[in-house]
Amino acid sequence: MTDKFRYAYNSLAYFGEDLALSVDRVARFGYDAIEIVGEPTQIDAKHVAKLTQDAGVAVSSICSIYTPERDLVHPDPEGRAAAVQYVKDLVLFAETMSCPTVVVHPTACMKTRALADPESEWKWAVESIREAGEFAAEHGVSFSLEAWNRYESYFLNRLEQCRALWAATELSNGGVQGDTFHMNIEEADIPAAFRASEGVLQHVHLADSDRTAPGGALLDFGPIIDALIDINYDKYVAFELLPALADPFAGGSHPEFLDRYTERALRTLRGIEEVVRTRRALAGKG
Ligand code: LER
Ligand code: MN
Repeated sequence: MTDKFRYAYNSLAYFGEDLALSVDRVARFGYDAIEIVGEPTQIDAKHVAKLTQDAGVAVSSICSIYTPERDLVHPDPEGRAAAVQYVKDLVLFAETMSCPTVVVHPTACMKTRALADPESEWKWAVESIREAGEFAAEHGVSFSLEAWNRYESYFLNRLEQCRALWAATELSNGGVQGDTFHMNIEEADIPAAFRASEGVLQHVHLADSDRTAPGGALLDFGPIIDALIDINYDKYVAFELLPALADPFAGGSHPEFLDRYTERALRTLRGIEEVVRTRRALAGKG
């Protein structure tokens, strides 16, 4: 049972800037933690560990970047081995920053067609995630298996599929992850999908329907927060905001614009959380 959620901001939207600036921005707006982009050869984990410690924020999670060379279900065994090695590298990267969670998705982002039959891919997904996950357990790190929308991946689109794959790995260090941007496209009922993940929800990404800060577009975050409280969710809630102008893969960042969203996301969600918790208290719900 938690009093209040711990909020993190995914530094993906700032990717490429000096991380001292990113950590300072997140700390300045009052976040509990920062999510770090999973590029261990480009980001110095020891340096980030010091920056975050000095700023009084934690590292919540690693936002893994699954390029075609990091495909855990690649038909070529060497391709799969390279992907498993990438995830193991992320485990050590996370451990250095005392970060509890590495985001896992079985295949490459923007791969929308399978390269092998579904049975083989499922088996490879289980094997690859299990191998990396057993390594993660030895290092005190957990995995969150994230569902992505159909335009970014054909493999896991809904939380029920993540739960099935997670169960098949037989791992106990972690669980599944919902991202409200993807869920808005793929789930019939976002709060219900979170409720059905009670006990196995490891991480949450929040963004509005257009991937901007919550409160500016179509999603209703009150019922989502209510569902997370119902299932006693006590891990990080991380904003993963990629407004079109700020997409680091489409032309770079826009610091002022991002600053504005960084501030607004937390202010909006804390406000919604307070209203939901007050309503629950008045209704006699814990
Ligand atoms: C991909 O769209 C996504 O949601 C990220 O969390 C990537 O790890
Ligand atoms: Mn996400």
